[in-house]
Amino acid sequence: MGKKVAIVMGSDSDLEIMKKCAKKLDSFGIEWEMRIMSAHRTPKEACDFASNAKANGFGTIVAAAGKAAHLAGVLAAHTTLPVIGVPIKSSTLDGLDALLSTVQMPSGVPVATVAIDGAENAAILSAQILGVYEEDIAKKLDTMKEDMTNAVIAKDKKLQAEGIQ
Ligand code: RP5
Repeated sequence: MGKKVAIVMGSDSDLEIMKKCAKKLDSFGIEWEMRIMSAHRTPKEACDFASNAKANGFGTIVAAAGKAAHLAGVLAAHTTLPVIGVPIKSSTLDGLDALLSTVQMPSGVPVATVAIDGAENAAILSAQILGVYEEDIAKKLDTMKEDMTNAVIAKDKKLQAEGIQ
């Protein structure tokens, strides 16, 4: 059986963004589990989850949080699984606070950080990690890239044919 992806978020207020991650994983046929756990409000639950994630069949952890976003880093401290951080735009600082809190990890504890609200890219990066060993996922990634290329070529052709309106 393939590895699952854990989608962990600091609050239910992050859910609307993180649904996009789950939907993208569905498109690759990757199983996921979603949890609300906070580095600050439920630190014990978060640490226990990360400590047991590998044994529980997860291959990557996607961790989303806003403001002083310590969730991804705390999870990464408790596992050797790849942790992908999604900084959430949930404050007056437009997510820049969460971006810096997530990306600026000390040496030895990496968090692969995607863009602010970059939930879909977190799913794609998870697929790329799992796809190293799972050929069916790798094929779906190839198809996704081809579709993307064709879509841009089609847009360029339309622009060349029609010009600006
Ligand atoms: C973070 O604080 C959460 O990840 C969320 O983005 C932000 C606000 O949380 P709530 O006050 O909406 O629960 O921990």
